[in-house]
Amino acid sequence: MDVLKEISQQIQAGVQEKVADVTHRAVEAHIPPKEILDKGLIDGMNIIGEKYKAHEIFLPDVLLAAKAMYAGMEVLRPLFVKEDMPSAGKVVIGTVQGDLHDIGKNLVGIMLKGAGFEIIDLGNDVAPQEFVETAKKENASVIGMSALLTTTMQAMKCVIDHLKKEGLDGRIKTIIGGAPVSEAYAREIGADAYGYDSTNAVECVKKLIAETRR
Ligand code: B1M
Repeated sequence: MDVLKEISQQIQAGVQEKVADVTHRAVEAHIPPKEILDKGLIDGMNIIGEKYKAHEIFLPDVLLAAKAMYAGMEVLRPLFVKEDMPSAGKVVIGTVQGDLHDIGKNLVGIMLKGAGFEIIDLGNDVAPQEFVETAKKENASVIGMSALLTTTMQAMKCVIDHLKKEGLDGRIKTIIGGAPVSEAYAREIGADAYGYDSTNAVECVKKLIAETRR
């Protein structure tokens, strides 16, 4: 069987050790890490999402798949992240308040780190004021927010409103991402950028940092 298809299937089966093994095999076969991520790991999670939506599987199955996804991400992480690079800028990231989905946010963090950015990861369920206070304290140039639920995406606007209230919206740029958000939503709430995936997020953050240095 195609090794990428096998990764996707083992994610769906939620077997952490197997996902790690097959991901190692894909790396040894010199398949580019981004291809392993997109066509293996993310493909598996997307199918899990569809099956959950169709009530073919239940929440514990989704949780097992998420853990298996992390096992594969751990194998790929060193291939994306190079240590001891000079910092290209500081970025505070997190999943917004009320939202526990952190796989996409963590992928964005890995890719940004790999591109040389210093990442302060606040985790998930992050209160609006925590994003702003941390960015101020750490002198960060960008706040990156992730949301996976239609019920939590509004929290992104709270962060942006907070920044505006403190007159920081010009100095600290914002980028949003996650399945329910879009370019149009970013414009609507006044975010500076929308990243549709982790690679695109890196491109957006590079542009935002360049703007803050002008
Ligand atoms: Co939940 N869940 N979940 N879930 N879950 C979704 C999001 C859902 C769409 C499933 C469905 O019904 N089809 C649905 C949301 C419906 C809606 O709001 N419209 C849903 C629901 C309903 C729920 C619960 C409410 C279920 C319940 O309890 N009844 C509950 C909520 C808990 C909470 O947060 N308060 C819940 C719980 C969970 C688990 C804990 C079991 C688990 C999360 C585990 C974890 O993250 N550690 C989970 C999972 C895994 C999913 C699905 C299946 C997969 C999400 C994922 O990780 N995808 C998801 C279905 C789906 O999205 N298809 C679903 C892979 C990941 C790489 O993609 O996160 O989209 P994604 O990130 C992408 C891009 O979006 C982008 O780049 C990433 C890489 O390409 N991106 C950014 C993300 N953040 C970015 C930030 C950026 C830029 C780009 O800049 C800063």
